[in-house]
Amino acid sequence: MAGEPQADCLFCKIVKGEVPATVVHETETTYAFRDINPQAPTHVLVIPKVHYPDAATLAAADPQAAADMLTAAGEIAAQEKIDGTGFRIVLNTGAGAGQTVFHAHAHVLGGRGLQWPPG
Ligand code: DGP
Repeated sequence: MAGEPQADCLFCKIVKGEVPATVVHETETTYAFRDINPQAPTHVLVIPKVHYPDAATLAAADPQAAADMLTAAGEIAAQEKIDGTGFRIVLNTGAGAGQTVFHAHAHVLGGRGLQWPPG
């Protein structure tokens, strides 16, 4: 069923504790942990606990869960003390945009100067 955990999904396994992760933030609907391959001094992934393949699909199916993911991203930025200098929330959507894990997630990046365009 839409939104249900998927047995073959890496991030569903992290939510269930079946794959270890460095968890930095959790709410009733979201889970956040450090990226295994950080691209900035702070690089946290925030995900909905429900399973949808990307952020746009999540927002269409469950707008509250998508909003919760963005709210959590802001709370994480404050917790990591990158909110004052500026931070970036990235939603890679589709393989052509660099998405490699097909469970909706937001990257929260900060702690260094961030260039635009990102490339
Ligand atoms: P994306 O390319 O937007 O789909 O981002 C997926 C991110 O997930 C990527 O930056 C690396 C990260 N990642 C992949 N496998 C693991 C893992 O097992 N643990 C953690 N913490 N992060 C992972």
